[in-house]
Amino acid sequence: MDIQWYPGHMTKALRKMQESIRLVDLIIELADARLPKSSRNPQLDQIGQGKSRILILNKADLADEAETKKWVDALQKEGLHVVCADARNTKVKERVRSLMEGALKEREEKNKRKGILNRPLRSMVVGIPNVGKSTFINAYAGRSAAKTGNTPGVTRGEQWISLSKSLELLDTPGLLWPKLEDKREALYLALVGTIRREVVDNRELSKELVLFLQERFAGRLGERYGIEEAGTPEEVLERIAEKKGCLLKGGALDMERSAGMLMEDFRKGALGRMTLELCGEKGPAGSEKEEHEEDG
Ligand SMILES: Nc1nc2c(ncn2[C@@H]2O[C@H](COP(=O)(O)OP(=O)(O)OP(=O)(O)O)[C@@H](O)[C@H]2O)c(=O)[nH]1
Ligand SMILES: [Mg+2]
Repeated sequence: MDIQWYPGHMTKALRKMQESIRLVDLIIELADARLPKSSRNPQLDQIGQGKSRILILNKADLADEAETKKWVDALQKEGLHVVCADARNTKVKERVRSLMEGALKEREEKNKRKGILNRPLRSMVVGIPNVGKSTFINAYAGRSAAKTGNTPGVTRGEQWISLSKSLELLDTPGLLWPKLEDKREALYLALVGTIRREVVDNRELSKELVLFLQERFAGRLGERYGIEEAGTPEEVLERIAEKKGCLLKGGALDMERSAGMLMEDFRKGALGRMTLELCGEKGPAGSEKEEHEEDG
């Protein structure tokens, strides 16, 4: 399926982010623990040059624990400061604090040398839409300072949140990058709910999800819905509709509803914890670039 996913306001948001990065000392990047590779913005290396950085693999409660550990180890080996987290949990603060304090000290030393005293550390929280940036800020602040919601595009503009004398956090709108050649990555991003509903066809997406689950997580559909899971996506969605009693007025199956139910169950982890991108995996042949059709 083709995903048209780069709305105009993202271009503006990217420009704004480039401007704001100049004002901050530290970039806190949130990525999705289920997609540690494709949920990170490759542009950040360039536009965040010279800034301290922390990476949080968020929504770790939805990802496979052993896989997350592998990812954290691999990313740390690359020299990144990285932790995994569930941003809804207030413990996230403890997990990130020591990394923040490290950055804070570094900054204070630098400022002292320059004769700047008592300026708060400014951090900017960035990441793809719906990854949990605002939720993280609220957990860190211990109050509801930023608006959150289970749909991409909740935070529309940037917002400074002052946490203490020594720390200010900037909440930013979620950003997807302008070029995403890899269709598989685009599909993964759509599956986890980072692309707006208006832009992706939910029915089509749910069929892709069935194919993905059959291939990668055989048994999960059967277990969750008590259905025979072999067959075409259409057949599987019909069986879910039957089992769950998704019916239209005349008694016909409500496929829209079963598709929505499947997507929602997947996104909230009701089908079990899953890491979509495995550590060290190259991806199936041909998925790295646009595929060139060979067989008509
Ligand atoms: N399961 C789980 N859900 C989370 C986690 N962090 C955030 N959420 C949920 O994800 C949804 C999106 O959270 P937000 O904090 O609004 O995400 P955001 O990155 O600010 O999104 P935009 O402002 O739209 O870019 C909310 O429903 C949160 O409750 C997490 O670690 N685990
Ligand atoms: Mg937000």
